[in-house]
Amino acid sequence: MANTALITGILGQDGPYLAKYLVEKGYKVYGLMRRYSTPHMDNLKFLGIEHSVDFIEGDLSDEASLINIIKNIRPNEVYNLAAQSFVGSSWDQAKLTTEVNSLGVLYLLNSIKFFSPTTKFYQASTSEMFGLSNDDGYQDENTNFHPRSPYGISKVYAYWMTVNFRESYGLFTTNGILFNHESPLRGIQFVTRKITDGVVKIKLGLAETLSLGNLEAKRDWGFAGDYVEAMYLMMQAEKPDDYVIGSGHCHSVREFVELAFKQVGISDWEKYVTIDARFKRPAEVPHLQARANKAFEKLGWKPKVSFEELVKVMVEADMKRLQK
Ligand code: NAP
Ligand code: G4F
Repeated sequence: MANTALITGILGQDGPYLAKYLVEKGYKVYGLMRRYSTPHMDNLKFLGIEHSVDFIEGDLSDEASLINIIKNIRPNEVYNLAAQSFVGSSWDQAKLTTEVNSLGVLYLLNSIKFFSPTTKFYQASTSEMFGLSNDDGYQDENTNFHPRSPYGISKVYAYWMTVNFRESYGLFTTNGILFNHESPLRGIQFVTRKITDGVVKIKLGLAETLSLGNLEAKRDWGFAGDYVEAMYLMMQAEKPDDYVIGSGHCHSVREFVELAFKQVGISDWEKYVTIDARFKRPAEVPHLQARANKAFEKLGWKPKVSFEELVKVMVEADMKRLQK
């Protein structure tokens, strides 16, 4: 019988990449989605897999819906990718962020514990948990957490609950502590996609300026398609564990902007970019850079797409879309 996987967050960025990856490996994939008046399938359609997923309606903040789903499907693997994932909104919607990102994970873990204890569980943890904390400029599995946003804090709760269910009940639960990963499917609010979309609009004469916040923040950016492979590998490991996933290279928002403009042949980019305080955060995470040696060694995982290739792919995808 085929392996079965439930992916929460199926309509976001990572959900479609992971679904495609698992379908190609022969999995039967269920996708949890919230109820919509008009469902948005664009990301699944972009990868051509909208017909390969069985959709199930549910919500991470509704425990009963999750219990029913786990009880009925009893999947081999659950990948919990659903979240209020935008750091910027988490100050204004801290309660919602906590209900979905923290309590939602507790509900899923309890559903597994009571109704399908052999199900393996992957939690989408994040480098935002490190926040201000680093060791010699890098973050790895031994770095302390010092989150800087309600989002980061909500994910710390989920991280420890995932560890605790492993230690208390012997469940196969694993945290992937992923650093920023991007793609043409990235939500338009996140800085990389906002930049590539804005740059292409300026090039095509559809916009005059691009408004951004802190250009000096540094991130370890990789390609989402590479990172979903790491999720799968963690779930196939002999023992459940927690892994940092990132490229080890870091760049500033300024460098991303400069490269994206260069990609469309604009070198005097400064004249198009304005700084707007609305896009600055009450507390910033200045520098994230992964030391992912554990994943390299134990999982045999390596990122394939470089920073330069990532910017190119995202600019090209926005160019194609906007030229239509
Ligand atoms: P994303 O594009 O924002 O997708 C998140 C998904 O969660 C969306 O499909 C959203 O549904 C769904 N969702 C939100 N609230 C929900 C709820 N109450 N019930 C059910 N579903 C809900 O995020 P992503 O970039 O794919 O990231 C996937 C996961 O990895 C997230 O948990 C994120 O926090 C984490 N993470 C991401 C990164 C990164 O750089 N991308 C790095 C580290 C960790 P709708 O489509 O209905 O809005
Ligand atoms: O693209 P961002 O909004 O991503 P952020 O905050 O790093 O969070 C993303 O990565 C996390 C992993 O580390 C995930 F857990 C999380 O779910 C999400 O996927 O912002 C990146 C940086 C920040 O320092 C921000 O202050 O870009 C800076 N920035 C500068 N101008 C901006 C802007 N960010 C946004 N969104 N919009 C701006 O105009």
